[in-house]
Amino acid sequence: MTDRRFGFQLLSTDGTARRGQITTPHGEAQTPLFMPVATQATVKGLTFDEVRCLGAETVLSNAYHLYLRPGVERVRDAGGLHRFMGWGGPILTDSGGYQAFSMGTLRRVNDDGIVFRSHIDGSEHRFTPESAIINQHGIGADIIMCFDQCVFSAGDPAAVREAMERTHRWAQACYDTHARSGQSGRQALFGIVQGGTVPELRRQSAQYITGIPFDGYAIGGLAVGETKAEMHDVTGLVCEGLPTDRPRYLMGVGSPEDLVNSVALGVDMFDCVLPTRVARNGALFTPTGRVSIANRRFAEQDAPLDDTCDCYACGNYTAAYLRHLFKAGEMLGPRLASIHNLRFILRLMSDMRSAIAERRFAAFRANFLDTYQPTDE
Ligand code: PRF
Ligand code: ZN
Repeated sequence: MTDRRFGFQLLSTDGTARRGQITTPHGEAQTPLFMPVATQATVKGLTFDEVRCLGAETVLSNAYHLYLRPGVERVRDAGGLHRFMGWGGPILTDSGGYQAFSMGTLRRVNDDGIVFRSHIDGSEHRFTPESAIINQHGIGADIIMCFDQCVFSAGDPAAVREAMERTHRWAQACYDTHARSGQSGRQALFGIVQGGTVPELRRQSAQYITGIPFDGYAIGGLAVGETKAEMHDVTGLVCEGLPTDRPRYLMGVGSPEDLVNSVALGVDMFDCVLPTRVARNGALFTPTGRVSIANRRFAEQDAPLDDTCDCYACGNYTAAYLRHLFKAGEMLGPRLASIHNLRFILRLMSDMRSAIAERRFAAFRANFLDTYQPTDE
């Protein structure tokens, strides 16, 4: 680890879209940035050499999973997550709250933190804002996240407000724990804005969270069941309340069209399991939309799935062969599909960066959305 500290440089803008660069102790990454998800210290099915060759510059991992298995001490004693998993570039870890709420069995939430049961063996655990930060110090990612409460049921505004206010108290506790630890030169800490789909709460949350001098600001609580229009409106509204000199991270987003639309609103960073998760089910991105490789029409396609794609799968194999691998249940199928989908997304990000730098992002976006047919989900 060098002593290069965390930084963000805004390189150019085009409308509200931004082109920038983050600097971390493990190198630089260009924004708008997509972070492949390595939940359990692996991008499922791929080596990190492959992930790097796809053009990924930063990966995301989860403190919730690593805390439960193999344990924070084990990762720390192995030399930190970079050494443990063999990825020398920047890493961001999510704090664990969101995963404990969504994967574990929730036992109790109060202002101190949450008590939950492990999704692995049912054992009982407690996370607090303080312990979430200490866990992430042990794991050693370049960027760590505040402990927050995401509300999944958008129905009840009182519950949304309560979770938002708790998230604000926890954000201050996370900041204080991090500031006192002496780790703040080595690891950047991002705050998270919550507030559901209630515009007034989102404005309040952006104001409160940006009142704390975090290294970056995330938008949480979206892509959890609200409509695309609500997600778009809330993202735009929150971006207006964020400082221009810090990176903005939209958590858990998204599909190709969500990425393009959110970059247009001024988001700099994304992570999503979608490209790798759907790849394992044989769903592949193409410039005109997502296709299922199992479809009969690929049985005799002795040409690549996408002849505009520069990935290893499209460069070496036909669509008919990919379909055969899936039909035969061969593990190379999901691997090649993951390579293709990640490359599709990472190339989309690279194309957006060029378009912003050359001030032609609006035309790029219009053309992309015109050609790409979203999948309803
Ligand atoms: N909070 C945290 N992680 C997250 C989310 C959140 O709200 C989301 C919501 N899409 C994904 N990951 N800490
Ligand atoms: Zn490809």
